[in-house]
Amino acid sequence: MIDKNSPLPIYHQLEEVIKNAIQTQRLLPGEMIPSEREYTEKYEISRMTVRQAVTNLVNEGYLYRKRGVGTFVAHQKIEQPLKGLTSFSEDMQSRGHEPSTRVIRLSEVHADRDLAAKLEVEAGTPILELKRVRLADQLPMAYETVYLSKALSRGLTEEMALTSIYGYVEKTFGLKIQYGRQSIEASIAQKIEAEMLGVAVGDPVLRIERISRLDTNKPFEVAHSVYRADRYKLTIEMERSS
Ligand code: 16G
Repeated sequence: MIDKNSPLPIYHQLEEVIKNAIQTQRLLPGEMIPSEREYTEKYEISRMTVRQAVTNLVNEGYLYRKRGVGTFVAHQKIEQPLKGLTSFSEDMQSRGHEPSTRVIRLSEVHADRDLAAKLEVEAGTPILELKRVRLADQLPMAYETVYLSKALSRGLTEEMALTSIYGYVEKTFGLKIQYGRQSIEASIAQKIEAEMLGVAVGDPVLRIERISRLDTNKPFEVAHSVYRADRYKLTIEMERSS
């Protein structure tokens, strides 16, 4: 399977061998791949070559390393279409994953100038700050801090925050969430985020800010979400205008 006379570099050929084993499910997500030594012996190639191939596949997201343990096959990322204003619970359910939530803190804070401008309230207005870890099939996906205008979140308890906030706003108050504006940035996990998401400090994340409005055009939330970049990818459908 590895042709030493081929013009294709050997590390690249080994990458293809490993990718093929993943695609044909001879190596399953979460499974440890054979050791460097096994590959060097099986294909009579150098350790350096094996290391190069594995590093490339780690960088491309096919594999991940656990320090001191080994290298494993990565899980398929959850794909999130950038279309429609949906909640985390809806996003996960529609992709066949079970959403769950760990509430880290629900507290009252005073809106600083930036939040006040975004929520269209006076600076210093009391607002709710809700910090949650969002999980899919028990695996941490995102760490979210949501700021909610108090008028629209009266009576919100930590217990309620274990389920859907969008559901709560819509069902409890009979309000309609209508419009959202979102930005997405590549970033790296800071200390607390890494702890909450179960990754290392400096691992890649997607930093998303969303401002959502009701059908009255009143903003009701500013959400700062940090998604694990190894578990989540965003897709967009595009049409070329004529
Ligand atoms: C999503 C939203 C967040 C919203 C939450 C409500 C992103 C980046 N953010 O996580 O703004 O507060 O859904 O989810 O998608 P819930 O209704 O399940 O609590």
